[in-house]
Amino acid sequence: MEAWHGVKVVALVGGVGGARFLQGLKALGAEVTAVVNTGDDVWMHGLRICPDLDTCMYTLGGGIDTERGWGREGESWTVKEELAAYGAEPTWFGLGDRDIATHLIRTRMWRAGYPLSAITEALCDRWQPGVRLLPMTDDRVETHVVVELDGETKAIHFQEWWVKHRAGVPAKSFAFVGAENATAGPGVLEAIAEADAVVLAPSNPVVSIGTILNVPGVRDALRKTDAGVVGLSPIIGGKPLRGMADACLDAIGVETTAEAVGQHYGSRKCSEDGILDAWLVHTGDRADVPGVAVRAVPLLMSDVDATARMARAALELAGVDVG
Ligand code: FO1
Repeated sequence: MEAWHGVKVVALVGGVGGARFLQGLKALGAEVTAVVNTGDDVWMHGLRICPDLDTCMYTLGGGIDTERGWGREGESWTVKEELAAYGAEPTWFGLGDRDIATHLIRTRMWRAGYPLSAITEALCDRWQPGVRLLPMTDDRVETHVVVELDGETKAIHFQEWWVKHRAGVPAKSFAFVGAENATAGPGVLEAIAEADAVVLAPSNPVVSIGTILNVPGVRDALRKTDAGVVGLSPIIGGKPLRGMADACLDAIGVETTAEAVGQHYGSRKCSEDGILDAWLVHTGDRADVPGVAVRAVPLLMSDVDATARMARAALELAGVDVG
């Protein structure tokens, strides 16, 4: 029986980095609930696509393409090629044939009126991720990016910025469309309140963790829970490991350092909107975050064992005693 069996952990996660981190938590044997970012969700070719939920589901269910970090292993692109032959835009978004089955099921249930939380549960029935995946909300919240394009300022969907432009066009700001009217998804606030520990995964602090924090009630739940709240820095040695966290942090005026991100999240105890009790940074990095316990451990998720060690360090720093 793993020592962490029965320890209730809630993790706020985004896409690739978040999914990898969940593998480490799951390996510890804890009872894990993931609150997953849905701000990246998008309608493409009439299909509802939920990149972060799918990345978590495929990664934990053994269906992910580990090279890309998204979509299905053993994928083929026949439908994508046919769509391109018709000149059907967008041609820049990679829709794999196997992945399309997930989007067809989700879209059919969506049209039948099922909430995203129920759809996710149904899809997870096949994949058995071993972690409860909760959308941060069942309501429509979309991350849009304000950019200067062809001499005009405009807001584009996150996926267009991330995939078509490779985040190469400077983001002037982000808009979390619909967030102010959203309700936290079923089980989200309760899970945070009942947790033994809450962990902010090393996901993008702006467009993944930040988006979740914009859902009304989530930040308050984090500040009120009896659980220890610990974050893991997604910035190692002044650089994001993958993804474009630096481009996002620049847009909100936060330096790309472990210290700056920890200060951005803030201390639960000595600030009026901070959420952290503890902050894990990579060996060799330093961070002074007033009111937050900081510890340096290796933060490279090179394999599940390394990730499990990081997760264990986080839970210990959150004050979870395994008894
Ligand atoms: N990322 C890309 O860089 N290129 C793609 O063509 C692409 C397609 C795609 C399709 C389905 C899906 O679930 C994810 C996809 N992603 C793609 C990844 C996605 O844009 C990002 O992983 C998240 O939105 C950021 O966390």
